[in-house]
Order: sequence, then C-alpha cells, then structure tokens
Amino acid sequence: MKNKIYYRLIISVILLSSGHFSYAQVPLRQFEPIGFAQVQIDDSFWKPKIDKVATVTLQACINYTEYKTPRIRNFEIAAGKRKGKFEGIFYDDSDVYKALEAISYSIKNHHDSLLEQKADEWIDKIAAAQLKDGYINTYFTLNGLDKRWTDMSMHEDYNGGHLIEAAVAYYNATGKRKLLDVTIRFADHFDSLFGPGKRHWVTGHEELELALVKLYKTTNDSRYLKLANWLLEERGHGYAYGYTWTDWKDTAYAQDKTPVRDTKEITGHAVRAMYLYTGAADVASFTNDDGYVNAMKTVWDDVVNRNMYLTGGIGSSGNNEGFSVDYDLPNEQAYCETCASVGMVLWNQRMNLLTGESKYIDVLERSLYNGALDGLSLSGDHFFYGNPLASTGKNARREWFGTACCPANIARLVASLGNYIYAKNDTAIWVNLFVGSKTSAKIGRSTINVEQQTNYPWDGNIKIHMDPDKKTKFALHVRIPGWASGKPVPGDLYHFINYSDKKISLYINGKEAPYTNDKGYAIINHEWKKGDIVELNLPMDVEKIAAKETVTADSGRIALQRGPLVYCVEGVDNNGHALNILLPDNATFTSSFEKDLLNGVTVIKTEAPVITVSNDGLSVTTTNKTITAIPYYAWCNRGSNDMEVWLPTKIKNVRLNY
Ligand code: FUB
Ligand code: ZN
Repeated sequence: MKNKIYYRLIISVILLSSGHFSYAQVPLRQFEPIGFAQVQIDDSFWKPKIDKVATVTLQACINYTEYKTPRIRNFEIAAGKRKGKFEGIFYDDSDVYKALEAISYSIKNHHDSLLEQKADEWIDKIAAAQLKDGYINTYFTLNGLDKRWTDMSMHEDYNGGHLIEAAVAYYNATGKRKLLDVTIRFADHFDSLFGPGKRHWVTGHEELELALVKLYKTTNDSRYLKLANWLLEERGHGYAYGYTWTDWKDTAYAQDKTPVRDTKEITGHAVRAMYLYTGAADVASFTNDDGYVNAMKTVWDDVVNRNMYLTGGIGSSGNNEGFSVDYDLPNEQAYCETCASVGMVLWNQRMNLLTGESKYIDVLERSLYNGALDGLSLSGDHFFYGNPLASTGKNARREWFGTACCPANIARLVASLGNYIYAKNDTAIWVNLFVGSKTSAKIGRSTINVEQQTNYPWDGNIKIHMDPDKKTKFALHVRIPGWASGKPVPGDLYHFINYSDKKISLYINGKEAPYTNDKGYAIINHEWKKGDIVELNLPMDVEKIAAKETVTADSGRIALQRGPLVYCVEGVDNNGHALNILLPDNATFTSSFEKDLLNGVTVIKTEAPVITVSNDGLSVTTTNKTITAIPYYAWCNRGSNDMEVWLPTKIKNVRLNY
C-alpha cells in the first residue's frame, strides 16, 4: 500500500513539473471491474432475463425506434435520403443510440447476426446524417442549424453522450469502427467550440461527461478526459444560457447552483444528477481529484440518508422528475424513474471502485433488484417509467412512451449485468454480486478461473469455485451484504425491526475459512489451488423494516425484505385488494418458492387482519386472512391492480375507500 502511495506521489510530481498535473493517469481506483465480455452468466435468476432482453426487449426497442415512431426516419431525412420533416422530440436520437448500446452488449453476450445486421444498418444511417464538421443531431439539422449550440436545455450534449456510449460499446463488441469514427468527429467538433478559452457550456442534461471518459479510455486521447473535466468545472458559475425548453430556470434543478466539487446536497432532476455524478467519479478516478471524490461522498450520504426509497429508487417528485425536500418520499406518488435507478447502479459502481467500500454495492444491488428491475415486465416488452411503492390500480406497464428513455436504458443495464459482478486489481479479486457465472482474471502470472454457483436471490448459499492454473497466493474479497448483517441500507433511513444476529458462514473446502473484514468484504488470504471451493451462506430470513420517523409517508408502516428483494402485496394475490391489509407488529412469516408464479418467485405468507367496509358503508369488518407478498420487481405483471410496499400497522393507515 505504502509503495502505491509513494508511486502515485512520484508520478504526480513528474506530471506537475511537466504541466500535466490534473491528468495524472495513475488511477485512484482501488480495483477495476471485470468487464461483461469476460463474464459468462448462467444464473437461474438473471440468465432468463438477459435472454428475454436479447430476444424480446431489443425487438420492442427496434420496433418502436424504427417502425412505430419516426426516430430512424429522422436520420434518413437529415441525411437527405428521404423527404420529410423532423418528427418527435429533440432528444429522440438518444433512444436510437441507447438501443444500439444495448444491442452491442447483447450480441457480445450471445452472438446474433440479425441484430448485428440491424445495428450496422442503423449505423450507416447515423453516419450519413453527420455533417461535415462532425455535428450530428437530427432535430437541429432539420429545424435550423443556426440554432444549434445556443440553448443548453436542448440535449445536443445528452444525445452526443449516448452516441459515444453506443459507439464505444459497439466497437468493443464487434471491433467495427464506423460508429466510433462518427463519435470521434462529433467529440472533436464539440472540442473545437467549447473548452478553456473557447465558449462556455453547461450540459443541460448531463451524460456527455461520463461518455467522454469512455471515449478517452477507448482512444487513449487525453483531450476527451480534459473535456470531461472541463464540463464538470463549468457548473455552478452562472455560465448557463438558453434554457428555453423548460421553465426550470432553477439552477438547483440542473445541478448548476454550486460547483460540482462543492456540492453538499442532491438536488433537481434525478437522472441528470446520476449521470453527472457517475461522470464526476469517472473523471476523478483518472485525475486523482480528491475534491470530486469528497463531494461525491457527501452527496451520496445525502441521497441514502434522506432521499432514497427502500427500493433504491430516487427522485420522488414528478414536478421536476427529481428530488424535492429531504424525507419527502410519498409512496403512491413516487416518481422513481426507471432511468434514475439505472443511474444509481452506474454511480454506485463508480463509488465502489474509487473507495473500495462495499456499501456502494449494497445500494447498487438494492436499486438493481428492485427499483430498476421493476421497470421491465416479465414478458420483456412492457415497461414502467415511474416505479411507485403503492397503487390503487391505476398504474399499468406500457409498450412504449412518448419520452422513451427508460426501455432501452433498462435493456442496456440487464444486457451489461456482467460488468457489476467481479472486480480485480493486480493482487486480488472481488466478488460483488452473487450471480451464477464464470470469469477469469490474471493475478501475476497466473490465470484464475472463478465460477459462482448459486440460486440467489431465492437462496443464500453461494459457492465460489476457484481454479487457478497454478497454485497462487492472493486475496479473495467476498462482499458481505449490509442487509445480511443487520443494516438494510447504510445510514439510518431504514432499519430492521427485531433484527437478531444471524450467522453468516464462510467455508473453504468445507472448513470454516479464516478471514478478515475490511470495507464490508470478507477477505480470504489464501494460497489457491485447483478445486478450492469457497462457500458463503447468507441468512434469508424475512425482515421487517421501519423507516426513520421523519419519513412521514411510512410512519406507522412496515415493509418486508428477504435477501436483497423488497416485497409488496398485490391485490391479485389477496382477494383483489392490497391497501386494506393490516400487518400486526408481531406478524410471523413463512416463505416458499413457487415455480409457476411470475416466472418463479419466492413468496412470503403471513396471517393478517383484512378490513372491509359493508356495501352500505355502515359497518367495518375485520377478518384474518392469509396474505401473500411477492417481490416488488414482479408486481403489475398480471394486469393493473392494488399494490403496497409499506403495510400499515395501525388501523388509521388502512385505506378502505379508493
Ligand atoms: O430528458 C431526457 C430524459 O427524458 C430524462 O433523462 C428523463 O428524465 C426524461 O425527462
Ligand atoms: Zn427514463
């Protein structure tokens, strides 16, 4: 460790004296993720979802992007290949790019020549719509190029960021450069207009920052990293102009109230905030800028301590698609955009890489299995834009949306799940998520094959087969989830009621493994040899959760969690109603796996009083019934009906007429 710090110091001094201090390219990161292309997933929970995305969700995205809406047509018209005018919304290009990114991950997981052909076809159309100077945006090309780059709210940057992400993904998946070259021309065009000594630009919808870091990593051209850093530095100084699209002149909405490095609180639009902070963490990991790391830690505390739903969803308010005031977490009105939960996954991964702390993966896992996964129907072709925690039956999954950012976003997340399972550095391997999968990593001169076998999240038994090509000494860091050791989330926003210490056991080859604890990981230092098996057992009890009293929406209510999954009751399992169930403080639970329900889920059952009102409204009856709760992500897959995550423990909170 000491050596590493010394090494970084020397490099920084050298770079400082050569005038390159801000771009000291010695990563601050503790470790790097093992990329999805090196991870083969055969998990019984995730593999069917990844396959569904490949076969159904991507087809839905293609269908809506190309045939049922004019998104691809806009490119053809912009390229002069078709007559017509721009139709749709000015950020619709981004949906094409996001779908392309999802296709890239998917074809890398499992090759599909038809999907690749479709991607190539789209890429030709995109390339044809690019202007000679590198600019690409169908809305402005068709509505007046004189207006381009005059209004920061018009998403030219956001579209460009998604273009870059798609191009990097497609290049990595196929080795084909065409879209990458389009992207480089676009980034160079942006670089020619904006930057130190040029024009100001405050990204209206952040995204370009994190994308430029990806482009830097792909091309090794440090101009893109500098540009990403500059975009961060632009915020909070009153440089923004334009903003005609929305009435939100409010700088807090656009995370433009204070410089990013001085940010203390989460504000404004949730998706924008997530992309910004992902970008900030990425930039910091290359520039070693502690200012950004510390700001990210502070704002993260504000999110998880005061502004996050139990589902890992964020952005409670539909008014600004984002944050309102601390502890304002209404359940039925929760906005909780699917994209915001996807953003939580991205940001928390970067924070884990920067700090080495597993609490970020705890939050990542919560958002992934609950807030984000809820956005995708079990059938793969219906989506939630918002993900409320209670419903009177008015919510429905939809095939598509006017603003269609969420479908391809959840598709790209599921298709790239392999990115979040393992990480490594030169001396150690990390297991972050429990997903049946295989990977391999180089440690020194050895190749270590790793295989996880598990029935998680239904079961807490995880076997990790270690298979080095030769005996090798190194540390295996296995994440011990916060929820398994008594803390549903870091901080005090939510807590388990009646939690009693459960045994978490860790074995090597059937014997208790000696391990140390650090940053939320069990660290096993061992000389690994072929055939070694690590076995982790996590308690899978049903836990009752209460929220801090300042969350008034959850007051007098409890929620259920089992493993990483938050549960809910849905009317369809409970005589048509979910909001009239009273959960006594002393309720006890059973759980069982039902293979034919909702593609196979573990349900929770309990006996609880159900309150009904007579037809004439004059009398109230209480009947004890068996109540069934299902994982939150699976609700509303059998039509619209009542749903509730936070169950009342007091009769005054039971809803009878709605
Ligand atoms: O503005 C583009 C996308 O549309 C945002 O990320 C979503 O919140 C929705 O407003
Ligand atoms: Zn969205």
